[in-house]
Amino acid sequence: MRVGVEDGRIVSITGDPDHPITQGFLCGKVNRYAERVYSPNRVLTPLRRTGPKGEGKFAPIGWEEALDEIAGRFKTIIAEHGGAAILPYNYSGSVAPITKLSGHPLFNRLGASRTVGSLCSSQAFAGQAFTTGAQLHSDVEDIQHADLIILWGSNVVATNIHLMPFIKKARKKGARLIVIDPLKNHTARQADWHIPIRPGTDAALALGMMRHIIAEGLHDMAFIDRYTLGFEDLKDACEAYTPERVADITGLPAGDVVRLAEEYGRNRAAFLRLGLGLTRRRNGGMVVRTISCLPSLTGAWEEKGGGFIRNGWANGTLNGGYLSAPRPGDPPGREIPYAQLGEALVSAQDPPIMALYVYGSNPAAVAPNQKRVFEGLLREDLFVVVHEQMYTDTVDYADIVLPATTFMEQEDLAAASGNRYIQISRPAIAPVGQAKSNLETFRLLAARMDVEDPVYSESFEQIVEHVLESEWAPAGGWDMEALWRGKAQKLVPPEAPWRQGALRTPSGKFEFFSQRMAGEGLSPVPEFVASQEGHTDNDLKARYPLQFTCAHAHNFINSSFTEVPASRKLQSQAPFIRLNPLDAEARGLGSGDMCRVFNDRGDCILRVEVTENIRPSVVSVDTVWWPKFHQGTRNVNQLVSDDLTDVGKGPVYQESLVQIEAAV
Ligand SMILES: Nc1nc2c(c(=O)[nH]1)N[C@H]1C(S)=C(S)[C@@H](COP(=O)(O)OP(=O)(O)OC[C@H]3O[C@@H](n4cnc5c(=O)[nH]c(N)nc54)[C@H](O)[C@@H]3O)O[C@H]1N2
Ligand SMILES: Nc1nc2c(c(=O)[nH]1)N[C@H]1C(S)=C(S)[C@@H](COP(=O)(O)OP(=O)(O)OC[C@H]3O[C@@H](n4cnc5c(=O)[nH]c(N)nc54)[C@H](O)[C@@H]3O)O[C@H]1N2
Ligand SMILES: [Mo]
Repeated sequence: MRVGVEDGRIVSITGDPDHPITQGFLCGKVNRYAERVYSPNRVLTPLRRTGPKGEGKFAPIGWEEALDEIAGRFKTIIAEHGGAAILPYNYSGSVAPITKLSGHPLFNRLGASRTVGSLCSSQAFAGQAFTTGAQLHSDVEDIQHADLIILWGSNVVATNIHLMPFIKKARKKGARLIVIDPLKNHTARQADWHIPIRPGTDAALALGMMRHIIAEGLHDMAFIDRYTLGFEDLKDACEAYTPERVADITGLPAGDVVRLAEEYGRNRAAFLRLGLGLTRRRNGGMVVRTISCLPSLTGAWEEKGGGFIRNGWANGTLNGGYLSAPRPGDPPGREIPYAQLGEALVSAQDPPIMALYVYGSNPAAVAPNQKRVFEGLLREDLFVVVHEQMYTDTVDYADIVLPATTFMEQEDLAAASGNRYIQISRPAIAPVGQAKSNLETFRLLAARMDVEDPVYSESFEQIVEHVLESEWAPAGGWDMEALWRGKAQKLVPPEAPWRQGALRTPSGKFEFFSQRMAGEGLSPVPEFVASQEGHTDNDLKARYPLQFTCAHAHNFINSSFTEVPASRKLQSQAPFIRLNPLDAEARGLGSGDMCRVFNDRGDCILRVEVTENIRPSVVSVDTVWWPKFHQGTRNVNQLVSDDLTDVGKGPVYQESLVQIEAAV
């Protein structure tokens, strides 16, 4: 990014024209970042609560006083209950390694509880690892050479706009673009072919494709013999997925299942980009495990322009452990899944959670089972600290609020999600108000808690050098001089590691059969597992006949930017839910009406949008609006269970059955 500054204030924000991925343009959200930085919603000083929890009434206090109080309360809690009574909660507010991970040395030393799993992608990571081993992704810059591009459950026009120039290049040379998504989203509207699959049934489609590919001999036997394990088992596993059966499960015409398999099987350089939405369900790990078998069946990995990518890359390959790994002697710490925050706050025992320290996350908006989250946050005996930029719903429940810098005001490494580039990010302006970065705040707090660690004494440059100790550093090392000048550098993973038998699976090969998966109590071969709250008829479905799905909002990043009026206006002014005309009519609802969406877990109020863009019996919302922008101060996470995914301890945001009625 290039940021223009006059008299210490940001006056312009543009994409860096010299960056190979950014190519001079930014997404619609970040173009408006200055409006966030100078938002009237910004927290400018430390605050202490003066009203009841949840009301958001505060009085300003000084940093010294705030930090002394936090340290004092932590010490009392540790003395009475032990360190595990403290729960730090940090997610994706910043994914820059130093900002994200600088709290770990402190909390590890205190023996605090540790969050595990994710609110996002851990199930996808785990699922893919069974098939390809961890950290195998094709280079997105190669998409331009593809003959066929499949965006599977990924709305890249909204969520990864910088992929589009590469896709456009390929299309100019004749590549077709296929989008598989129950919603005709921004990306699907640009595609050559949109496949409106029933939510939760993607593994069946992939199995049907593989069956047809094998039956027609479109698979690459030479590749399979050399680089894969368990082909015969896969063949058997696919056998039951005839086009007719797949049609029955997925709600797609049988002819389309065959056509899709033909296109994928006959185009060697087929690039598959998998999204995350379709993996946030109880069978999510198996979904990714299954779909990621496709390129190993056709050998697409070997073709320039062919291959596979999920989401994240560079930011997952650095030495973040330098900050986050427990040091020898640190107490073990109890594990709490991210997705079960509410349950942990309400019912964890031995010890109960007595302090919650939130930074870089807005759990009151984004965490599943929101009723439980609110119940936990309302506990009178729970000490809550929130380090935030904005007056979020989570802030409303804090005892102490600390003002946080934005990335415009702090230094870090910027390591990309979705591509291989890494660079230094420098502050463009001084901290707004009394804001402090996570690193600085943790240094001050660690000193008060008598915790010493290199991370709290080394210079920024020293920490960066440790974090850059990636096994995929360029040959001969990083060009540090260029890096410090701000130039992006590209990670260099081994080329085609399967050729050396060096994939990170137990066999070093692509595994169609996974003993490790059997070890987790799952089928060792790909299979379709019907969702508990899915398309099949059962007692629950009789009461709640609609499959609820979410798509990340075009104009927000998770719940960030909801506070920017221009972003809200572009998004739709008020949160809405898409209903197919058949479902709307059956309920006497029309566009613009207010409706109540509910199930046994909770309810929320949304505006109706009637549209053919969503399949019948499926509803879709754009996420994540802050609860306080909803009538009734609660959002769609009221509807979402805190069950965990089959592997990886991920969330199940996409798997809820609901009913809808007119709001009164
Ligand atoms: N504009 C914008 N960009 C973002 C974000 C944002 O909030 N806004 N968030 C960032 C983050 S943290 C993430 S994790 C990524 C996520 O990026 P994506 O994975 O692209 O986004 P999602 O919105 O999670 O899911 C995308 C699509 O999955 C579809 N979907 C839901 N269920 C199913 C299913 O069962 N099968 C299929 N085939 N499709 C299904 C939804 O309709 C939706 O269109 O985006 C990042 N980029
Ligand atoms: N229903 C539903 N819920 C979802 C999703 C969905 O699709 N549907 N998506 C899920 C996904 S993929 C994700 S990744 C999660 C994201 O959930 P979160 O990680 O909680 O993301 P945000 O809601 O953007 O909240 C991040 C907060 O961090 C603050 N912040 C930013 N930078 C810093 C910093 O440097 N320091 C501090 N202290 N604070 C900072 C921002 O102001 C913001 O309020 O939400 C999940 N929740
Ligand atoms: Mo995410």
